[in-house]
Amino acid sequence: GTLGVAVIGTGKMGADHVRRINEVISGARVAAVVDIDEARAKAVADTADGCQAFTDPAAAMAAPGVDAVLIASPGPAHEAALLSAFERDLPVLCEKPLTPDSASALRVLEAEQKLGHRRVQVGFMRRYDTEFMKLKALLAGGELGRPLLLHCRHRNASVHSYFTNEMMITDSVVHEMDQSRWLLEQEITAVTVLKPTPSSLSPEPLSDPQLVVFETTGGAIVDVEIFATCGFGYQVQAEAVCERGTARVGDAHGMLVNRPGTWGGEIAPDFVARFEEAYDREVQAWVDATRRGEVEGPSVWDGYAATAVSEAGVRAQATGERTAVEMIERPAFYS
Ligand code: ISE
Repeated sequence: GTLGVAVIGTGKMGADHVRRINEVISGARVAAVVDIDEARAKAVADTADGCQAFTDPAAAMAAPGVDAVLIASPGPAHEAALLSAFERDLPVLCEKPLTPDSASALRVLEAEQKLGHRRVQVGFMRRYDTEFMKLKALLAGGELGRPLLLHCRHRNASVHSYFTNEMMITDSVVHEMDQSRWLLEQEITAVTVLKPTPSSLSPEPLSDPQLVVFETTGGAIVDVEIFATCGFGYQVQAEAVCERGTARVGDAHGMLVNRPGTWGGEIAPDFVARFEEAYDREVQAWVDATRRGEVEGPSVWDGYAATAVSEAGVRAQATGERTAVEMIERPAFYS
């Protein structure tokens, strides 16, 4: 039957997922929403028929009609919500990052293994973006040979006032950490962070932009420009430089217009717009797999690995030094 979903967190992403489940995808309905701000939870619940509002995630998970959980609260709240979902053995789609640091990610990894089966898909939505899917298929096909370098750009027009330097790594560059592991099929072994003189337009306390470099087990190098407050729009681009060619995605040439003296296209304002279809595909894939009794997509292992890399990134950012990634061996459970 229709999957009843409890959506935890009704901020920008949570509210967008509520709309998506109710209006865009098939096979699911929002049965409950949770927010620490009760008025906000009620306002979002009012947009869906028969949807109840809660302030406590565990109470929502116990509510009648709830079969699955979508966690879209801030990263520090994920661990508690995941462990509550495991207590009820509920399927979960957990927004990235899995958790903010590797100790908490490891606790989640151990708790899922204790359940004895995978229950979680982690919300790395770029894996569901058509351009990134094409790049993945091209690299996996081997026609271009071995990837040598991956050049990435990650620009946000602006960020919330509570956004910190650490979040540039744990919330933003964590996407490139997952994307690199997925595209290259290698682990990241070390991270270095370089900071140019900050833009005079960047808000305190951000040192914006920053350049983050990863080294990988196969000897590839990844460079990531993270520019959290570029002002002009949202851009995510990646170019793989391989032995026999290069491939680049993210120019988002939906339409190119020539006008007197100009040539060009539009820039999405934010990630909700840029990755709209990827989010649709991601949530539909989660609902479909869940209804078949299966779990697909980025796993808790992927979430843990990205978190271990981002922890090294936060240290590299603070010290200015190349920092080795510390990670456990991949458990057989996730192979
Ligand atoms: C945000 O949390 C996201 O996940 C976006 O994809 C990313 O571009 C942004 O920088 C993050 O703050």
